[in-house]
Amino acid sequence: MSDNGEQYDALIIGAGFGGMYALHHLRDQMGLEVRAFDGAGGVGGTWWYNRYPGARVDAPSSPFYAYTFSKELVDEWEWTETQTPGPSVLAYLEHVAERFDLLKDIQFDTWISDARYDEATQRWTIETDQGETHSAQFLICATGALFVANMPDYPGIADFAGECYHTGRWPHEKVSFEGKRVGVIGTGSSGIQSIPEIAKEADHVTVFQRTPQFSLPARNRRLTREELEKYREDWEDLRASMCHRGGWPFKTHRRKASDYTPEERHAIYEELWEEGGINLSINSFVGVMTDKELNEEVGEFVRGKIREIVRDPETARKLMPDYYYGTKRLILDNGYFETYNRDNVSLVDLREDSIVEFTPDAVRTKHGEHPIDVLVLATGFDAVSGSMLKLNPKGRGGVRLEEKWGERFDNYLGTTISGYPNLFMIHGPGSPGVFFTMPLGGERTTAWIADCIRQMREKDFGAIEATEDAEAGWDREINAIADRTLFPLANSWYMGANVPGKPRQFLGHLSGSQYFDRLSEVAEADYEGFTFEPVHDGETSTEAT
Ligand code: N01
Repeated sequence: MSDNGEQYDALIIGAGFGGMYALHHLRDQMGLEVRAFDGAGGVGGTWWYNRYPGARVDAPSSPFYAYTFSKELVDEWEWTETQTPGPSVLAYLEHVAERFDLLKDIQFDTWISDARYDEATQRWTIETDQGETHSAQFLICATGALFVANMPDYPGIADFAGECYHTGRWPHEKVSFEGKRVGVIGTGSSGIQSIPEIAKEADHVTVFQRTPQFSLPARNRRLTREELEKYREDWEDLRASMCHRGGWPFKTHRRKASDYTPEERHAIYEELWEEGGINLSINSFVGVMTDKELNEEVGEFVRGKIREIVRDPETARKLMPDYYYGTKRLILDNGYFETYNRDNVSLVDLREDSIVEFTPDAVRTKHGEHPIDVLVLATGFDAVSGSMLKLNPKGRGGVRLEEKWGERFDNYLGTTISGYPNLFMIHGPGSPGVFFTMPLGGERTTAWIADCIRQMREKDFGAIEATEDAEAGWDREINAIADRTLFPLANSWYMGANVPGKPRQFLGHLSGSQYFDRLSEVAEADYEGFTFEPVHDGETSTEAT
């Protein structure tokens, strides 16, 4: 303990999948002095907060949404369903925390109130809301891509007197909907997962929908013992395959749409719809996300399914998505469209009947009044950039990140920011984030950061910093990939379009495997795009690579 509080090699902000692995890797594999912090009361990150009914991993086959670094862990954890329920993911993470003795180095219920870089000492200093100060050479921001809740700002909403919950800040106690009139705003993954569950219990559910969504049947089921055993046996190959195939181990068909007649293509869509999961996207035809005509054909197929499922034609009409299929986050559901056939569920299309105001016990829209006892805000997040801006670190010259990122979320490799030496992000803007399996993505990003730190120590470098030129090049690179697809055309959170006033910028890297190849290339090219400073001994010279 010095005047500057506790001194570490690295401080980690966040104890979700990313932060927990960073702690394990930096501490146990590199022998660094590390401390992690989280505002939550336990490990789990997004899984600690998102406890709404119906929360599940809405990605293909759950055994792959897990850590891959330990074969023992793979062998001992019993996954039970293809779409793991939220509480089971949390139980897994709690097990990992104990199994790898992480808890002793994580401080919970602690918010970082300030984080600043000191150019003279080449170190980061943080202050916590507990009145403590800590410093370290490296600041690892595992702050979560989907953390800062997006709260709608409707007139009178603060005066609503009933219960109100955001899906991303769900209470730990059970919320009872029995006998209650529930209003749900938002039909992204969280809304689509929770609405069918809430409808089973509530007296009435009114869904307020701003954008109708494409959603595919998850076909969740129990994993068989044989599947689990096979997964363990083939684990080495599967992991290698995940690294090469965008995070999931599945081989995809490389079919050309023009080789099939429209009737044959339709039969293939039917088959893949029955299989469920994201098969319709990844296993139908090459080019679904780049070719407007083909995309429209798949979109129309899904619209046809919605028309078939939803009995009331007027409700079905309101549920028709009108953007390019898959360009907003594709959703996997368990009976979402079927829920609209229940007598106790109604749909308000906000594009035709917008919200005027809230009263203490109702939502008043242009054409009516909807009395409610409980309001569920499934309105999503200030995604990817939001949690870094909440931390709002001060870099060189005391410049706050909110100044640097006022108009664009400039970064290099999705993990570093010019002007913020020795700061690394896991799942930052410009990284694959949700376009790759996040646990594995976090492991691989951390391994790259750790290797960089190791090399800095070997060479007596005190600081690493991305150049502005490298940031501009990275921006061009990730946009060039995105611009080859239809993704930038959607008003999605990928584009920052869900939050009023947020700069419109594609927030991810669409090709996970290519991204990790780029990380390796940069390291092999002597960390091209970075400058290094020697450890300060009173000098301030910089050495560019
Ligand atoms: O948030 P969203 P989410 N008035 O932004 C609407 C991951 N996830 O929490 O589409 C009215 O997708 C908004 O409308 P629009 C996953 O990556 C994972 O559902 O912007 N409506 C939209 O319908 C996912 O993509 C899992 O026009 C408003 C909805 O609210 C990401 O988290 C589970 C509004 C928000 O949808 C975010 O999902 C859940 C307003 N003022 C989520 N503001 C698992 O794997 C917003 N909306 C378990």
